[in-house]
Amino acid sequence: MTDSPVFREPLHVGRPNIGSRARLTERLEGALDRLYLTNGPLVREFEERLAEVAGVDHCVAVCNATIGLQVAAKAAGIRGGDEVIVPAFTWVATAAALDWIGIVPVFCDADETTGNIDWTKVEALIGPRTRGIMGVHVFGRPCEVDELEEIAGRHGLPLLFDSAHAIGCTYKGRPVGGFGTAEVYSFHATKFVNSFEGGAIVTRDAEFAERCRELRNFGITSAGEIRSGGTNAKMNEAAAAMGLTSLEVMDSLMEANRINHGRYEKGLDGLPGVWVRGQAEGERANHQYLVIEIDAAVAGIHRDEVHTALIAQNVLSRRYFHPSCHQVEPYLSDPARHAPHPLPHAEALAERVLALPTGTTVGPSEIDQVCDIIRRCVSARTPAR
Ligand code: T4K
Repeated sequence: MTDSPVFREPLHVGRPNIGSRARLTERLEGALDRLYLTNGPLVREFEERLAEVAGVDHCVAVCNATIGLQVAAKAAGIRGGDEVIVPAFTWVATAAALDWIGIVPVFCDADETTGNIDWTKVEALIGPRTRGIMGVHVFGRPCEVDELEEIAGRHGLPLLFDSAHAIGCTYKGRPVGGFGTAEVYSFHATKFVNSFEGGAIVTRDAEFAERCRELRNFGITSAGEIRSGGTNAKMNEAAAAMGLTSLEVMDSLMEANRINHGRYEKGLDGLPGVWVRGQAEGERANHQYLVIEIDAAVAGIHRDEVHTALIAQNVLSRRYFHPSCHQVEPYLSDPARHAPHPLPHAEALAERVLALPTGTTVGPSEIDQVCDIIRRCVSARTPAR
C-alpha cells in the first residue's frame, strides 16, 4: 500500500440521496408560503405515497423510526415491564427503542444466512411476560413472515416489524410494509429514501393507525380530547418535503444499488472467505446496504483488519452490526436483561460483516478500487493457490 490513500476524498457508506433539488426547493417554498411548518399537507401527502408503496391503507409518519417503534409498541398495548422478543443481530435502536420505555427486549439468535431473527428459536423464548414479537428485515432481506405470523397468531401476540431497511422490498411478491400488526420504516439521512430524519408506521389496521396518530400527537384524539399519555413523534413539513422528493426517485436508486451489488459480487468473486451478502431469491430488493462477510478462518485475515485497511485508504466502511445487540450496554452487564443463553449465530455474524459504500455517489471505478484494496488485504495473508 502507498502512503497517500487510494481515495483523496472519503468514500462513505450512507451518502444521502436528494432526488430533484428543484422539486425539494419548490416544496419547501410552498411550506414557507403556507406558513404550515408541521401538521401540514406535505406530511399527509407523504403518508399517502408511503401507504401506496407499502400496499396498505394506513400510514402514520413520525420524526424517526426509533420513536416510531415506541409508538407502535404502545399502540399494540405493550407496557413497561412486558417482554418483547427481538433479534440480537440488528442496529441497537431496535432494542433501545423498547428498553427506553421500560419494555424488556428478549434477544433471539439470528439465522446466519438471512441475518434475520431465527424463527425456529422464537417460540422457546415466549414466557409469561411476553407481550410481543418484533422482527427486523435485516439489510432489506425479508424475515420469514409467514412463520412469525403463525407463531404470533397462535400465542395471541402482536407482531411488529422494524422495517428500517426494507422499503421497496418484497416478501413472496408483496411489499414489505403490509405484514404483522404494523411495520416501521426509517428515513434517516443514511437510508436510500430519506427525510433528513424520519420514519413511518404502516399498517392494515385502521384502529391501530388511529391509536398511533393519537400517541404521536400527545395522546390527543381527532375530536381534540386527551385519551392517553402520548408523546410528540410528529414529522415536520421540511422532512416530508425531502421524503416526497426522495421517494420520487426510489426506483432509480434501487436500480443503481442493484448494479453496484453486481459489480461488487464480480469484483470479489473467487476471493477465499469473502462474499457479498445476498438477497432473497425472486424478491425485489432495495440493496441499500452493500454488506460483505469475511470469514477470518478462510480468508486468513479478520474483518477488523480489512476495515482498518479500507479506512486508511479513505473508504469509510462500517461494521454494521458489531457488536451484536445483546453484547452492548445496558444488556451486557445487567443480568436481568442479559440474553439467557449464548447467541452464536448473531455473534458470528457480528464478527464477519462489513458494510461498504454504495448508492448513486459510488460508481464502477470506485467499486473496482474498493474490491482491489480488499483483494490485496486477503491475498497478502492467504497462501498462493
Ligand atoms: N432499526 C434499524 C434496523 C436501523 O438500522 C435503524 C437505524 C433504526 C431502527 C432507527 O432508525 P432511525 O431512528 O435512525 O430513523 C446510522 C443511522 O444513524 C441509523 O439511522 C441507521 N439505522 C444505522 C444503521 O446507521 P451511524 O451512527 O452509522 O450513522 P452516521 O450518522 O455516523 O452516518 C454513517 C455514514 O453516513 C458516515 O460515514 C457519514 C455518512 N453520512 C451520514 C449522514 C447523517 C452522510 O454522508 N451524510 C449524512 O447526512 O448510524
